Amino acid sequence: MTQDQDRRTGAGRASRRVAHVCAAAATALLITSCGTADDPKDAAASSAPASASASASASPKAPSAPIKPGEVRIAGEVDKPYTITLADLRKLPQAEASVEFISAKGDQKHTYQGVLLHEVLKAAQPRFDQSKKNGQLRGVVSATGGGDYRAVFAWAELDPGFAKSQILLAVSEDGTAFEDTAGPRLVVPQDTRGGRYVSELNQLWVGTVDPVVDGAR
Ligand SMILES: Nc1nc2c(c(=O)[nH]1)N[C@H]1C(S)=C(S)[C@@H](COP(=O)(O)O)O[C@H]1N2
Ligand SMILES: [Mo]
Repeated sequence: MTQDQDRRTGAGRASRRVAHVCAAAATALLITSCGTADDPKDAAASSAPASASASASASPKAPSAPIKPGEVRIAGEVDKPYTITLADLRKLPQAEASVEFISAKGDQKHTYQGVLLHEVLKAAQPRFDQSKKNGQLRGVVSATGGGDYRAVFAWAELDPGFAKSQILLAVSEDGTAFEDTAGPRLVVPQDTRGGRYVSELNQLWVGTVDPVVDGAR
C-alpha cells in the first residue's frame, strides 16, 4: 500500500492521509505578479542533476545533448524544444502554492513560488493531433530530476482548462531560492504524497501515448 518508495528510508507511513491541500484548489493557488528576481545564490551545488545519470546503460539511444547543471530541457514531440534555467523562470509570471504532502520526513507543509508547468510546456508547442477529439488528452509529460528520478503526468492534470490544481516549476521553497545549479522543483498541489515533487528537475518530455498504444514501438 505504500504508494511511493522513499529514497531515504522507505519507512512505511501509516495510511493516514493529509486533508487535501488544495481542496479549494482554484483559490489555493494564487497567481501573483511578483516577478522580482530573488538573489540568485551561487555555487555549492549539492548534487549534480542530469549529467551524472546520462551514462551508459538501459536507454537504447543516447540523450540528444548533455544537460548542464541547473538547466531543464523541454523536448519530445514538440515544435520548439528549448532549455530553461532558474534565472529564466524567475523572470516569468510567478504563482504561489501552499501545500501539504507526506514524505518519509513526515507531513510537510510548504509554500512554493514558481511558474506554471503548463506555461513552460506550452511554449515548446506540443504537437497534439488536432484532428482527434481532445487530442491533448492523449498527451503525457515525463519529469526527470536528480538521480534519474522520474515521474509522469497526463497533460490534463496540468492543463488549467481541465484540472483545478496547477502544477508548478518552483523556484523557491518557503521564501528560500533554490540553488541555481540545482534547478527547480515540481510542486504538485493535488498529490497527497511527495513522490511527484521531483527535485533538481532537469528534463521535461512531452508526447502522446499513441505510439505506445497503437504499437509503433
Ligand atoms: N530528484 C528526486 N526528487 C524526488 C525524490 C527523489 O528521490 N529524487 N523523491 C521524491 C519523494 S518519494 C518524496 S516523498 C519527496 C520528498 O521531499 P523532500 O526531499 O523535500 O523531503 O521528494 C520527491 N522528489
Ligand atoms: Mo516519498
